[in-house]
Amino acid sequence: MTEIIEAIKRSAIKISKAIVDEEFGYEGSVNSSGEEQLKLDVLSDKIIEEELSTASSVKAIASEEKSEETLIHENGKYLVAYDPLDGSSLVDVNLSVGSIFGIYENGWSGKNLVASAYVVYGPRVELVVATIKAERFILRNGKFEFLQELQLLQKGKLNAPGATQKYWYPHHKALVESLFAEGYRLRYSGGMVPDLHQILVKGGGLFSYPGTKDKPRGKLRKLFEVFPFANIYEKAGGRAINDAGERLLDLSCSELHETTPCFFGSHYEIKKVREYYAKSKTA
Ligand code: AHM
Ligand code: MG
Repeated sequence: MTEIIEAIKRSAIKISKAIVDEEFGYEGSVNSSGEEQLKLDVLSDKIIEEELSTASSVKAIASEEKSEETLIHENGKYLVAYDPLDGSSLVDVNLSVGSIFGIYENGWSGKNLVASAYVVYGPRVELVVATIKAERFILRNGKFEFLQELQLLQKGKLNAPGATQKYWYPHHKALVESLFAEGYRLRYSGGMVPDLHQILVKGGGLFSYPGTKDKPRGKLRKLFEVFPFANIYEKAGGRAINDAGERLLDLSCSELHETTPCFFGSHYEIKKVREYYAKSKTA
């Protein structure tokens, strides 16, 4: 595991430099979700693949930018799924972006996730790793220094509601409005890494990416985005569920790029999600 975390740290340093120095533009190709790939998406993917390939414990990797998994070391123990540059379309407006990593053993599913990590490329570069605890590191003078253990409060103050409002179901709209009516403040950049990081660092709140009338299974991918963050939120004392109230880490995954509606937060907000979504079934 240590060699994987070290490979992630080296990738993070290289990607943070690439974001600053490299040309910003489209590659002229689409990824497996049909989204146009930026040159930076492709470059970040290549950097991570190269770094993870040096770790003998890595059996196979799967990238959000590629349709199939790649075998690395036949005798390796771990499978690593990653989103090389999440929120990459925000680079042109100079907002924060990130890389997300899920480390699995014995197959691609929530139950098989053993550790996860993400990197935030903002005014500073930060790394959060969740094995037993969720720990935050900051890049200073080329090294990641430990900053703090992340721990969510029982109730937060921030609300980050994703997806196109026009397509929200009425019960989801009612949930979001009820939090604002309680005094929650809107914090949504359109990058799940900085949005979820902000809630974690500020102590709590709700990040939601629901199923909608146009995308009933949501947008965010289980292996590359949802399971890694579910683990980090749980290790920080929070909760992570789907629209049926199931724990995200209990979900299976039948295709590499499968998506799911998802809710991440502290106890209080997740209890509210359960209430509003249960009401929709009885309505
Ligand atoms: P990406 O992997 O193509 O960058 O898409 C994922 C991003 C997340 O970071 C973010 O939460 C979401 O897309 C935002 O989507 P929307 O603009 O529909 O709210
Ligand atoms: Mg992504």
